[in-house]
Amino acid sequence: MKTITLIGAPTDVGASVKGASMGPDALRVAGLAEALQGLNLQVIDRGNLHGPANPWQEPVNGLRHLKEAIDWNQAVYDAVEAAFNDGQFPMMLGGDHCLAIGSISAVAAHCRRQGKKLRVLWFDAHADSNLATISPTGNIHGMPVACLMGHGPKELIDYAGFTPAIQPSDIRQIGIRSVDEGEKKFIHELNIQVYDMRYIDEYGMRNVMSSALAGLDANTHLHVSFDIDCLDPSIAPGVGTAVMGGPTYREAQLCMEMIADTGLLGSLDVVELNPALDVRNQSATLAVDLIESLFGKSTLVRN
Ligand code: 4U7
Ligand code: MN
Ligand code: MN
Ligand code: MN
Repeated sequence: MKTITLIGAPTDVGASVKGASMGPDALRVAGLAEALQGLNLQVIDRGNLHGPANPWQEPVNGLRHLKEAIDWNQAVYDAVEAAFNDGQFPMMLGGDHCLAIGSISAVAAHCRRQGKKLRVLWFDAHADSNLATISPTGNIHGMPVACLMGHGPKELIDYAGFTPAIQPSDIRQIGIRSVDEGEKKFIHELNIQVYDMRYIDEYGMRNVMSSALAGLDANTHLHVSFDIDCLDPSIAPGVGTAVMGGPTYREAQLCMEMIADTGLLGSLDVVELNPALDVRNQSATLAVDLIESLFGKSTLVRN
């Protein structure tokens, strides 16, 4: 098994609630590295990336902190690319979700170099498909999906040297229950596959995950972008933009276990954890528990 490189990205420049910058350390305190080592995985914690401080400005032309988000994402891109070059598995510890622009751009570039197919699983309460022209907030953590599909300011979307970084057919969104009016149209027009909470209620998580994982083969790189606010806030209160009605503990476990079973996971973002809003680090602890399942921890011997 590959060495897992933990890359802390303590950004909150993409959000308007303070505190996500403490996410990487909360995951460390919750025992992330030790949990992975307990599964016989090699772990290197390369500490936290550095990026610009949060200037707490109002949006300019529909975007808040564009310059800062560009710089943070360049640092993320470089770190993820370096991990791949060293043959390691990059695990991004956020930090707000804007960092997925840099990480997934680096994943897309890696796939191109290796001639691999890409599948992104995006676990989130939100669609993260806003554009400067339609966003109700201007917060860039609400825009990474649109940016990755080539919609956004040039400097924020072109880290890999090609745009769009990914195609709509590369991504599956799971757990969605808060979609802005403009996003609804965008998702529909691009034909993005979204398993929203209603769909999960009607078909059950097992069917959702079978469908989200359909069509993978040995040549597929699977990337998981895990926004902690996907989870129901009753079990994960430590997030800046909580929305009620998310997956339960058991549903979330099943997602992780079914992904582990594919054996194809190649990179991971864990984002939007906000320790300032958490209760005794319970959301970080839950995230570590779910990540263990994602890396193959199971109750029984299975085959
Ligand atoms: B997250 C929001 F308006 N859609 O764009 C926006 F509701 O990464 C929220 O998923 C975005 O946590 C949440 O600001 C971004 C809002
Ligand atoms: Mn998100
Ligand atoms: Mn979210
Ligand atoms: Mn959020």
